[in-house]
Amino acid sequence: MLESLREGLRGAVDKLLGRSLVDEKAIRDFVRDVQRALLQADVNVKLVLELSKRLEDALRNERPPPGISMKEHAIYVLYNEIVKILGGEDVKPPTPQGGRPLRIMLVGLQGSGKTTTAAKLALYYRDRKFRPGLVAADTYRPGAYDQLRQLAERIGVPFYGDPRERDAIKLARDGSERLVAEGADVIIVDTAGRHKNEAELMEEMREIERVVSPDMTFLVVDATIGQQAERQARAFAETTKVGGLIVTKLDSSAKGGGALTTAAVTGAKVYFTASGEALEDFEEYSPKRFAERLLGMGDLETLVEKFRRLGEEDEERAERLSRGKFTLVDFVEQLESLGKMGPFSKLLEMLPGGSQMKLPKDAVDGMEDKVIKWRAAINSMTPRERENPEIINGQRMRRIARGAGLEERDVRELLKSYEQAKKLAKAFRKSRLRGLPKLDA
Ligand SMILES: Nc1nc2c(ncn2[C@@H]2O[C@H](COP(=O)(O)OP(=O)(O)OP(=O)(O)O)[C@@H](O)[C@H]2O)c(=O)[nH]1
Ligand SMILES: [Mg+2]
Repeated sequence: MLESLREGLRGAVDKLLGRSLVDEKAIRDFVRDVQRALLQADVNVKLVLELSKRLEDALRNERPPPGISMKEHAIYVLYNEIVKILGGEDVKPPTPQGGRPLRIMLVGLQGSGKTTTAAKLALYYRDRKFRPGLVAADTYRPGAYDQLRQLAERIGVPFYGDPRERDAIKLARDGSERLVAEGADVIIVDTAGRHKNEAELMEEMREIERVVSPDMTFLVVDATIGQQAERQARAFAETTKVGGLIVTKLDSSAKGGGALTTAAVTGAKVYFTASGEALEDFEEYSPKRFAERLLGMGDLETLVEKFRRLGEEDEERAERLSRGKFTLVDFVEQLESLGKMGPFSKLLEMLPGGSQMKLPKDAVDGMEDKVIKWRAAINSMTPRERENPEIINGQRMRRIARGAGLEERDVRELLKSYEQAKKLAKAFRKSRLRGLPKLDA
């Protein structure tokens, strides 16, 4: 999925994080690196320039919220801007309303992936307990009928087509009516992508749209054409009521940025993306999720929010931590306060670098239970033991365990985890001098 764009953006972010401070030069380089990555992904130059300007403005003039570093702020601003050019708010795919069947028509140039997408869409709706049906209304492409019929059989959804019928408009009308009569509630009409010439293709699309009166006409665009998608979108939008885009072949293109940002230029939102020939390689499109994946940081928005809260609640402890003091009690308290913010696995994913962090599954599972035990163990320690856990020998361990109603190995595990965390905290402190905590360092 747009590996090179991802690498480009990650590169820009990593470079920024590696800086000792965010000065003029850091901002300039950051903006330039981002620009380069976007242009290479074939994002419209005008969009890139607008984005750079807003990024630069924000970095120069906006003050990060309390508890958020300049670097975190920069990444957050970048994230927001990327979300914006990728389409902004998520859109909800259409569903049948008020007991009426939903009619979908797919249009797009030859080879863009309409027929494959028709089957993927059918699967999408079937998985959501609707009753989709497929209509083959492409009379131009040899084998179009067989292609869709086979796909329909493979996923087991009703299909309408007639290889001898030459009239695509009749096929579209009869097919939708028949499938509705048979109980389908999502009708998906596959159309031709080529014709004698483009004018005739467009004329046919207009006619099919008239007889089917689709609730949604999806334009299927191939990501490899990059920002040419914009021109196609405009051409089809002149003839049909293009309600949304489906971008295919994201797997085989470095130019996907161009197709995905078409929405920002034409106003037609991307609803789905496909990234492979297999029918499962299809998903609802979310600009936010996509931006998060590009920046490789899990749930960034929540991260920022949580950093803010953490900053307020734990300033004192964070301060101690930053001085390199990290006691056993700090350790358990920190785990407790993290536990309040949600499941550990989720939280770790949100930390920068956390998504790449290879955590053994059982290190994360059952963490909440452990923290409760560890709190009990700490309560059963003497103040001296709490301050200097290294004095805890076998005999003390037995006493602590007994006092807390635990097994000895629980106490041993606590001490071991604390030692590991202390090491991490040290690494954290060091990398913090450079930027965000690099837990994987
Ligand atoms: N890699 C990749 N290939 C895809 C994807 N979607 C479709 N294809 C392939 O692209 C080719 C064309 O797909 P079709 O679904 O036949 O395209 P079409 O728009 O119906 O083409 P026409 O009927 O000729 O207009 C096929 O070989 C598909 O397997 C995708 O997301 N990724
Ligand atoms: Mg086709």
